[in-house]
Amino acid sequence: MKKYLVFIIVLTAFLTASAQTVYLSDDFEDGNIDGWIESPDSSWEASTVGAITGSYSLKHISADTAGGNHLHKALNGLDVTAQTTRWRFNLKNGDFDPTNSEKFWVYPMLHDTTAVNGYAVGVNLSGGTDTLTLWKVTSSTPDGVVIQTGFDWNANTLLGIEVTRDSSGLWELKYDTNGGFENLVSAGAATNKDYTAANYFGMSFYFNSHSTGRLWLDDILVQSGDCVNSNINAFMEGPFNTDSMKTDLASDGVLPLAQPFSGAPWNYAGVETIPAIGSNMVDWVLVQLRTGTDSSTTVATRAAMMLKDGSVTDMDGSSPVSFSGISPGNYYVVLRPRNHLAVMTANPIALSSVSTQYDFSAAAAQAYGTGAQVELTTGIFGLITGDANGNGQIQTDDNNDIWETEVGSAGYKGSDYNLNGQVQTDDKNDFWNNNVGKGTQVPF
Ligand SMILES: [Ca+2]
Ligand SMILES: [Ca+2]
Ligand SMILES: [Ca+2]
Ligand SMILES: [Ca+2]
Repeated sequence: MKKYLVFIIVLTAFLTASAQTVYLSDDFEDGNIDGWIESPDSSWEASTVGAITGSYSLKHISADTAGGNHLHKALNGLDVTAQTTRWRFNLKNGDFDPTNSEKFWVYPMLHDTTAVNGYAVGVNLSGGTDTLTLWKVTSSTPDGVVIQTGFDWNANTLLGIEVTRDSSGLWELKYDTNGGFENLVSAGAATNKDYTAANYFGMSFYFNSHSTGRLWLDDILVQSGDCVNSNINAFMEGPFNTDSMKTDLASDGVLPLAQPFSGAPWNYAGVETIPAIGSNMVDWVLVQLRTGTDSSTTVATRAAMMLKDGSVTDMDGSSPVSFSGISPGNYYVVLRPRNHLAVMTANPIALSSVSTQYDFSAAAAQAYGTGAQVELTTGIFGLITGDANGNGQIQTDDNNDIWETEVGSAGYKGSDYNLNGQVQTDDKNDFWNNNVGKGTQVPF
């Protein structure tokens, strides 16, 4: 069953990210390390012993009681200056806390494997702090820290690690302390473009008699394709309360697991789904990127989650919303909720794989047009509620055709303007009445 799930997830990833090219993918489930070059031979194998995921992982198996073992595999044709490159892998050590002499790292990209120039991510390539770090490597020696995390690697640690490099040389390092990549946390970003040759992916392990044989690597994926994130914060008028938003739709269990914008007027065909509704989720929202102000300039659309604190996140409930196949650059970002009026950034904003946060709530003028937001409390602005049918206009038909038929009912309803899970008199009197006649400032 798990294999089918993995297959479906991988298939979905390919369908939604057709601009992605895979340069290396190995979960070792074929039970071999064909194509990997070992140094020396017989120091690694695809092993069922202690496998991280599935039946097999790459495992250190040297009979030596001290030394350094390495392996690498070619990345044919990867040009890291052309697009964003993403490396992912699970890395696990056994019952030893790393030291100056028991240490390991993965090379996301190397120029060559004799005089090693490139980058390495792991622990104690330099020093003995055990902290997960991304280094630049010149002639096999550490040549500066690119990104240092606060993560202290201990005995029996499994980490899911993701490294990205955009075409301009901006690196970001993320890790998931449960293994896998569902809860990656960013440790920061930094630019280093000293090396651009990415001929090999590899790994090194220095060990003694206790640590030998106690290192595993699995689920390696190296792919490239442009990707940007939108890092947006906004509030909605209906559920706003003091300084955050209410989460009644989540606690009432009425939020759907699949994005709700497939029908008119949104007609969005995306396949975004989440396994469970987080307690801090307020509602779904559509996020659009445009190169101009006009609707016809829309280059990407994603369904996302709006959280209690106003952050608009991807399906993991914490990361900024990721857009595959989109080049870094300046874009207008549109937020389009179900029954609040859509807003667009007042100007194009710079998007990359590590975008700066844009906060609509900080000022009325953060949103394109005039009167696009309402002041919720002194100095905090939000999206205007009352558009039951989501057509961008708060009109009599929202009341007559929708509120009047839904009033008294509970659930996920268009005329539940305050998102409390109930369509009641206050939805009409306290919200629709105040806003009728207003329309979105976003051109559709
Ligand atoms: Ca595996
Ligand atoms: Ca440690
Ligand atoms: Ca309407
Ligand atoms: Ca309500």
